[in-house]
Amino acid sequence: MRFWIAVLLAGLWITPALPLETVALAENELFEWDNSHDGTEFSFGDTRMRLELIYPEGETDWIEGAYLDVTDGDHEFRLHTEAGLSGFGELGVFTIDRSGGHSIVFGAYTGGAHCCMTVQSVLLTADGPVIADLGMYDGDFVVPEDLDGDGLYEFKLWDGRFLYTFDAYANSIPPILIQDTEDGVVRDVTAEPQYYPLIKADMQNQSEYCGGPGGWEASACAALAANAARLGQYDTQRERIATYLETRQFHSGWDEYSFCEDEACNTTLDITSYVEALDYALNKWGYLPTD
Ligand SMILES: [Ca+2]
Repeated sequence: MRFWIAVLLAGLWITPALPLETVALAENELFEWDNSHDGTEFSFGDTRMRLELIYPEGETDWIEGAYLDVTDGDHEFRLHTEAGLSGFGELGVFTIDRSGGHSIVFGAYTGGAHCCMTVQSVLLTADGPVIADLGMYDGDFVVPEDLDGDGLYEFKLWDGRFLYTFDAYANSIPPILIQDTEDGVVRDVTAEPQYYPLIKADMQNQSEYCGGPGGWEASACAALAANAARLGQYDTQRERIATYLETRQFHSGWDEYSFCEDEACNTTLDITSYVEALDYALNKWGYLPTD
């Protein structure tokens, strides 16, 4: 009896404050974190990750950013993502890279009226991490998917360069954008033949608002033409749109289309002709072959 009391007391004595539970991440599954995961440890094989949320002074509800401290065998590094007016984000380990290696996908929601998940994809290599910023994507969670069934995952996104360009944000319909990484560097792989069915499905939606039952919307026509360019069918759509614009106007749209000439967008190129703006955008953004 005395022995068991001693064991019990010893047990009480050595019981420390319980650390937060370590969350084991499953391969190719996204974990959606929130404020309650501040300080949480995550694991994937030998890789350990610790999430630390950054709050503005006096705030506890929303965060202005998050750190992820990563220990990966021989390497230790810290990832940072900005956030704002939000308290959630995402974390996962995916086979996105064409090398077949594992990438940490880390992002936080930026908050705002209609915005965005900021996402990084970080390839873990024997030489250390290769960090790729995917940028901000409209919507909440960016979930990598294996779109072509080859066992490697891709990001199915929308080309945000089309937002605001051909119409106001609310009327903007961006075309599909598919990205993966190669040796940790982001690639736009949308035009690869295995994704043609996804491009065609996207065009179905846009057709409705580019001469279909939904009328003629400047932004839908731009996205439709961009998708057509991926399939080598730009000229057909361009001619169809130009013919319509000879006698009519789009249902809504800007009077002119502006393109940033520098990173800070201090100077813009403003084009009044829609078709010229479309040519310019699709060339500038790599939708049309360079010759
Ligand atoms: Ca795939």
